[in-house]
Amino acid sequence: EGVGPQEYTLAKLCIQDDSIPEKLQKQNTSNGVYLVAATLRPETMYGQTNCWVHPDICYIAIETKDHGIFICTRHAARNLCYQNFTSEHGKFTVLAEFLGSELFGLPIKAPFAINEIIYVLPMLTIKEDKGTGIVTSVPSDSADDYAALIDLKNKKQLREKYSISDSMVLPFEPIPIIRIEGYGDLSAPFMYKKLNIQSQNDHDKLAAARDEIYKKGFYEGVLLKGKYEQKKVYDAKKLIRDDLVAEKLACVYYE
Ligand code: A2H
Repeated sequence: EGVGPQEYTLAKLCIQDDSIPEKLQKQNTSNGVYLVAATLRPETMYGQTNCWVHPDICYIAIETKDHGIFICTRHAARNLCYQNFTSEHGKFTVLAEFLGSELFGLPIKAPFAINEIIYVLPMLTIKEDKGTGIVTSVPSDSADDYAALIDLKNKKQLREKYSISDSMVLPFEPIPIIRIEGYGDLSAPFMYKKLNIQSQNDHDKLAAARDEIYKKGFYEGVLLKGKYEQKKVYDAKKLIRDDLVAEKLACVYYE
């Protein structure tokens, strides 16, 4: 990592109105309740297939000034309140607490996603002290996401352990959204096979896949979907971020 703060795009993954958790039903939810996912790849939002949370991480809900209710880790809430997301600088109020496992199966509307509804599912490699502790899943372009999705698809006992129904997992496939010469239209599945990755815990191979896809995707990737179809990721990335922010579907966050 370089010096200075890292910029993330916080994608606002909106919980469907009829599925707002019981613990928040006494709150004013008229501006929406969002799982906020920190991403470095706003240009991949077309390909979201699900949202990841860690079963044992504690998440909190906080009221933001003008973005509705955010669900994220306490770590992220502390940063957000110093970045003018809350009404009082440096302060936030906890509206509710959730264990990640309480959020599994929630139906979500995700910004710019081709899938109309996606579901909250478990990822066991999420770190509590990075981003918001919530990750949006783009298995076409993230080998970590692809490996975690394949784990859930292939391991019935893993779905059963976390009470995930088949219909939240099995119909979802990686969507071709970025073409990279030599990697095809699904760079993460390509690298998963090339490196013979075994699971979401295959740490070293996943790190290698992450580096390679990130560099190649940024400099050589061409978008296959959306307003900037046929443009290079290199040229469109910031434009897509700005469109998301302008439509209030995302915010910019630093840590
Ligand atoms: B990225 P960096 Cl398509 N724990 O978004 C584990 N991973 C986390 C996380 C956490 N607490 N918070 C964010 N992330 C993931 C998209 C994506 C991402 C693609 C390809 C690569 C990629 C869709 N998932 O990241 O350590 C998020 O996944 C490759 C690095 O701050 C976020 O961007 O550099 C990225 O890791 C942030 O990682």
